[in-house]
Amino acid sequence: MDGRYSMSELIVWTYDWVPEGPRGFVRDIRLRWACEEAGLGYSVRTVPFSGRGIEHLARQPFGQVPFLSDGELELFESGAGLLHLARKSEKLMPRDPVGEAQTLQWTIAALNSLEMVTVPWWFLEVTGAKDNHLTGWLESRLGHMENVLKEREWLAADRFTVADLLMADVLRVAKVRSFGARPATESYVTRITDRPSFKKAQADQVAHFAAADKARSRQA
Ligand SMILES: N[C@@H](CCC(=O)N[C@@H](CS)C(=O)NCC(=O)O)C(=O)O
Repeated sequence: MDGRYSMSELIVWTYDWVPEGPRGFVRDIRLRWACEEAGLGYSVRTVPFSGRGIEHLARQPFGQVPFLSDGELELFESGAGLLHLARKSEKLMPRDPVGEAQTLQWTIAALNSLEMVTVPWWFLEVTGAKDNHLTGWLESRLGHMENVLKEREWLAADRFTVADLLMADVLRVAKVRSFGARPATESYVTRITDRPSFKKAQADQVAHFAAADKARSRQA
């Protein structure tokens, strides 16, 4: 762990409850998963899903989750949280300049070249748009990723990094399968999400929201 970034008491913030649909996909999973990969201790705390008040907005200006606390420091945006964690652990990002630059580049690409398309595409799908005009754009991005992933096992530094964590998380929600054969992308997503740290993070998130269901039914 790097001295400059070794503040303690990592807290991953998420909602106190969400409906069934997004369980296993809420973006706090990214921070949980990174902490698990790096062996960083953390706890999980919540903000209300319904009734996002001033306190929440002060910490996440869009009223979203996740955000991360590390002692006095607070960070919103899952990507910023991941890079913060990556500075704490070489397991998430190599320390040599080339490996680090590649990790940063692919982390930003996951957000700004893939997720910038997958999220609006998904939004049109779930809101029942008759014709999803973004499908061609998404197919094009997925096609480029397929070509990249045909050639390599990992995105950066020839080993697992936080860039793979984020890219796999972005791609797993993009329904790669429904866009025809993308075998390299499919096997990449399967390989990365087969990691025990992902399984644990996902199971923990699902259990967190299941416990919230129980608490709500006791109150009802
Ligand atoms: N760019 C943000 C996106 C966060 C985001 O979309 N969070 C979702 C949960 S996964 C959320 O809070 N949705 C509720 C809303 O947008 O009101 C990040 O990566 O942290």
